[in-house]
Amino acid sequence: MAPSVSVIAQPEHTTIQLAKSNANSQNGQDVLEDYTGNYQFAHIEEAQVSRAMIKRYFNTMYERAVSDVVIIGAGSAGLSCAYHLGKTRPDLKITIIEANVAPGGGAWLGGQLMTPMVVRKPANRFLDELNVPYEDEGPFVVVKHAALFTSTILSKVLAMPNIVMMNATAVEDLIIREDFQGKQRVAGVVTNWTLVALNHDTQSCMDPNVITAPVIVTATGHDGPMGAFSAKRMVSAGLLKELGNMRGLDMNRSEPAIVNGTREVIPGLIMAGMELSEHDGANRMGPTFGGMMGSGIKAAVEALRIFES
Ligand code: AHZ
Repeated sequence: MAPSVSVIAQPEHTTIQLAKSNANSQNGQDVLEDYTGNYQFAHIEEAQVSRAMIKRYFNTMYERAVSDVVIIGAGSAGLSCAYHLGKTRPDLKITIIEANVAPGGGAWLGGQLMTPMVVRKPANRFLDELNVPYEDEGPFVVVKHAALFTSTILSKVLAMPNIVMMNATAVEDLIIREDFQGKQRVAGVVTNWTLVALNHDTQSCMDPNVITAPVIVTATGHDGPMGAFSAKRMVSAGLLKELGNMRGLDMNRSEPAIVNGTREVIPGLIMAGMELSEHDGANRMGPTFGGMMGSGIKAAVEALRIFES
C-alpha cells in the first residue's frame, strides 16, 4: 500500500511529510523530505539492499534464459531495433546483452568526439517518433547532442516491460545447431560478465552461461576489441568464408546499403548496423546516424517477419 503523503507549502521551501500512519511500509518511522537540514530517510538494513538487487537480477536471468529475441549490442542500431520491436510486439521477451558498462555504443557523441549528431532524412522520422528535437538543415537534421538521442531511446527502451538489458555482459559465443533440414542455425548466445570475458587469459577456465532464443539480432559494430563479434564467429565456425571487411567512407553508398542489406544472414541470426559492413564489405558512413536507426528498424522488421511466418 502506498503511504499517504501530505504536502505542506511553506514560504521558502516545500516539505513533503509521509505520515506515520502507514506503519507497514515505514516501519513506524518518520521520513521527511525537507531541504532545510531535517531530511530523514526511512531506516534500512544493508542486507535489504543486497537482497533487493540479487533477487531481481537472478530472477531476470532465470526468466530470460529462454527469450524470444536476444539483441547483442546496445549501440544506435541495437537500441533502434529494440525500440521498434518492443513497441510493435509487447508480447515478445526481448533481452539486450551489452558488453560495456555504459550502453549506447558510439552514439554518445557525433564525429571526432564532437557533440552534435547528424541524421539524414528520412531517418528524422524516427527522431519525431522518439520526440527528440533537432534543427532542420534541408537534407539532414542535427540533434544538439548525440547523448540526447541515446539517453531518450535508452529511457524508452528500458521502460518497456518486455525488454530487459544486461549490460557489463558480453556475448562470448553463439549456440549453433542443425535444424530439421540439416542446416546450421543460430539458436542462442553464450554469455559471461565482461570482466570475466576479458580475463580468460589470466584465469583457468571460467565457464559461461547461455540464453536460447529463436531470433538473435547482432549489432556489435565494426571490428575492434569487441566489435563485429558474430560476423567473426561465423568465419571461425565455417559459416562464412571470410569477412567482407568494412570499406572506405562513402556516406551516399553506405547508409542505404546498410539499411537495405540488414537481414537474416544465417537462419536465426539477423545482422544490423556497422557489423554488417564487416560481413558484406560495405562502405562506412562516418558520423551520420540515420543508417544505424534505419538498420535497427529493418532488423526489427525482419524479426517480425520471422515470428509471423
Ligand atoms: O559494446 C559494444 C557497443 O555498445 C557492443 N558489443 C560489441 N561486442 C559485443 C559482445 N557482446 C555484447 N560480444 C557487444 N555487446 O555492441 C555495441 C555496438 O555499438 P556501436 O555503436 O559500436 O555500433 P552500431 O553499429 O550500433 O553503430 C555504429 C556507429 C557508426 S560507426 C561509423 C563509422 O565507423 O563510419 N559510423 C557510425 C554511424
